[in-house]
Amino acid sequence: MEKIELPEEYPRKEWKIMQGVHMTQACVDNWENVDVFQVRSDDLFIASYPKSGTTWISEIVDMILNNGDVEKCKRDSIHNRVVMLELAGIKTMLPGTELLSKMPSPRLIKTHLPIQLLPKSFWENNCKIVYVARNAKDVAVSSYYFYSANKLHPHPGTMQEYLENFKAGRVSFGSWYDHVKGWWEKRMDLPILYLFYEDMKEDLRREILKVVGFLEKHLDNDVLEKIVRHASFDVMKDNPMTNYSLIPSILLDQSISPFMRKGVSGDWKNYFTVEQNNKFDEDYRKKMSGTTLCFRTEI
Ligand code: PPS
Repeated sequence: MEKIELPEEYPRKEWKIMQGVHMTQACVDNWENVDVFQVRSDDLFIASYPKSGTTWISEIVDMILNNGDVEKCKRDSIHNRVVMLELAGIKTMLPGTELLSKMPSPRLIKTHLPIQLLPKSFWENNCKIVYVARNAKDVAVSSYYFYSANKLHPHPGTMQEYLENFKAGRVSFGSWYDHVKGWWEKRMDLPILYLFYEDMKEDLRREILKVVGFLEKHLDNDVLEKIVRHASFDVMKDNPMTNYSLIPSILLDQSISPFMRKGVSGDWKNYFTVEQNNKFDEDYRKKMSGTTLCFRTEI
């Protein structure tokens, strides 16, 4: 088979290990600034393990804060409205820490960091966090396709290879199991609204109302309905400000897999073999024993 040469600017660099957590080099390059990043008490963090519905909840939060004004939410691409703290190493983009330091309060900050890697000042400011989690099987499939298209990541290999790496935490931002459990445990001590992708799929209006309450906002019913419509998969897939089409294809090749891929729960059934599923379940039971955290793998 002919070897496809990758553009030089974004070769698929090898993992860096940060305190035992696998990270892409792009998220480690600027670590000294991430570590000392100055969190403000009125920052709102949107935290998640990758591919759990971060962009979806980000758009919803921005819509709530702008009282459902669609045009205002089209002022910029989602990655500029909700800046990813740890992202750096992209030639056409300033590092997240630099963009955020220039941004007026209140800032919306995206992060995929596991709880133990948050900047030191995070612990001195009691800022609110919306955490969104998604079941491991759908995250595995969604991330497999995303890393096939995203040149910042090592190539995921075959689905079989990727599933083994996923279970072992040898994937971007480390172990899904540790990530979701780490944030779940912290919801007792920190102002965290812990949401589930599957609940959002089941009843988006209900979940948006949880966010509205958490942010201590009030929305008229027609505004709420507008947000529900605007945040639907089909509308977000067509919206250049949310579908990542403004990211150059040299970096994210959406002809390999679109960012807004399918947006469903239970898609893993189309990819896991019976054997892969049995092994995944067996491993899952061990890793998730002793937690009260429960996921639905379909709705
Ligand atoms: S990232 O790159 O980690 O920030 O990705 P993230 O935004 O967390 O997750 C991407 C997946 O979320 C799906 N998505 C949605 N699903 C339903 N409705 C809406 N509106 C929506 N917006 C994004 C997106 O399609 C990715 O999931 P998959 O399963 O790959 O389709």
